[in-house]
Amino acid sequence: MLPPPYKIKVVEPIALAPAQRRRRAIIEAGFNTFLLHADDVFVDLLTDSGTGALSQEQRAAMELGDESYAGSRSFFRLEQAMRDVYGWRHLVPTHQGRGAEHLLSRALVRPGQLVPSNLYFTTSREHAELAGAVWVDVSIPEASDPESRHPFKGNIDVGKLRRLIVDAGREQIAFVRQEACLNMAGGQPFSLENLRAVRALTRELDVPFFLDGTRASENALFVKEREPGNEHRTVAEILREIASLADGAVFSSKKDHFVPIGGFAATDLEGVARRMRELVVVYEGFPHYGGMAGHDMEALAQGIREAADEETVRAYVGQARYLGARLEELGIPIVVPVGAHAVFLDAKRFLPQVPQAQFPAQALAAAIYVAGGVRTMERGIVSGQHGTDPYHGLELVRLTIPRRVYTREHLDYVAEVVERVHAQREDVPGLEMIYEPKELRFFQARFEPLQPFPAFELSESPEPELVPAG
Ligand code: P61
Repeated sequence: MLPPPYKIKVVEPIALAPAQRRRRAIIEAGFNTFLLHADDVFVDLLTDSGTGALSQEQRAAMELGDESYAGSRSFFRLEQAMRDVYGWRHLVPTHQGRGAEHLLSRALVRPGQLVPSNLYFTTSREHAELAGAVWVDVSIPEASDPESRHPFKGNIDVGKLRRLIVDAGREQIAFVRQEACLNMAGGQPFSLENLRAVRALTRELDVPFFLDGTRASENALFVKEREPGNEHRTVAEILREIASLADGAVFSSKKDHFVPIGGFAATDLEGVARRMRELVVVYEGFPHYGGMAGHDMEALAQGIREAADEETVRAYVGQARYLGARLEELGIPIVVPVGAHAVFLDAKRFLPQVPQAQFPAQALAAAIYVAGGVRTMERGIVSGQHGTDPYHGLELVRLTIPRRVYTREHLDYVAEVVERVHAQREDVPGLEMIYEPKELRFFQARFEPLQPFPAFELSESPEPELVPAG
């Protein structure tokens, strides 16, 4: 395999905080990795959101930012890049993905309507529900089985979707949503065959169909690799076909598009675009910037073009695969197959002694931080439980790979830290939640361990050993 198609020109120093400081830091953060200070983190695998490295072309383009309030040149360049790569007619810019989710839900949902989707994403569901919708999972069962090697766990169960729409009546469906490289299942793609079937069904029953295109580039690469008949097509061609099979999409551009901030909704549906433009001025800004600066839109326009470049996409998907393979060799339980942007540890198998009600994935993420300054994210009951509904779903820790940022040496170090925690897994205690925010609780919830937390001393020698001369 070829190394990544870039070399490093600007570096940002990072340092491993001493073990004692890390223990203090996790207590101060209420055992929630979101609440750590970045300076206390060594390798930051919290998220791939806004953490990618900009290219020199993006940085150069930023100099061209037109900061006009209305009619900005930068907006039109952004719109053109989106049309060239994805092909939808209308683009409504927003400050990031959830801004687009808000506009789409407000434009399409009438209270009481349903939004069928493959699993869910936290902010997507939140905005649909705030607009009055009821979220319905129509993913295939394999999506929730971390050990199933199904190549397309992002598929929708088309039979279930049909029954749902027919039983409820099409008037009761706000829109159907399908997420590319389904985050909550482990970054798992859908197949083109499945997407075509969902498109055919939503056309037949006359229901709007929107993608969450946030990680569509990786999805296109998986289609090329795994779906017969696509091996000779380019990622750009497949991406274009994916886009052609939906009425539109929302994007958090902080992932595939390599920008620290930005997002948009795009669509071919005239009425939906008009309604979103009416709303964007209330919540985001004028429709020619929607919460982004002109220079942000320039970086985004260039980033959209880079997101269709196969070697670029292959390099970062390859990093997740590399880390996944290392962890599998070490006997660490992970979600298979390894998905697009991250490796997900299966906390139920990693910490079988911790019942799900004691937040095993939250505890594991805290342990990995204490062991080696590696920051990861809980994706289990804290993120997934809906109100007081019982939750028995996936209990995962996400090791997310920022794009174009870390080297293989960093990933080897991460594997070593996880192995260290695995060796001492029986000592990791469950947690108790002592503060629960009302909305999206995982971001700011606080916890305390039910027993003392282990130290996980790594063979860290702060001072290099002196070798006597001669
Ligand atoms: C992430 F813990 N993702 O993966 P915004 N759709 C999809 C996303 O992955 C996504 C958004 C929409 C984040 C950031 C994040 O519970 C969390 O630009 C498929 O973040 O507004 C974001 O896009 C929303 C982390 C968001 C979370 C919500 O790390």
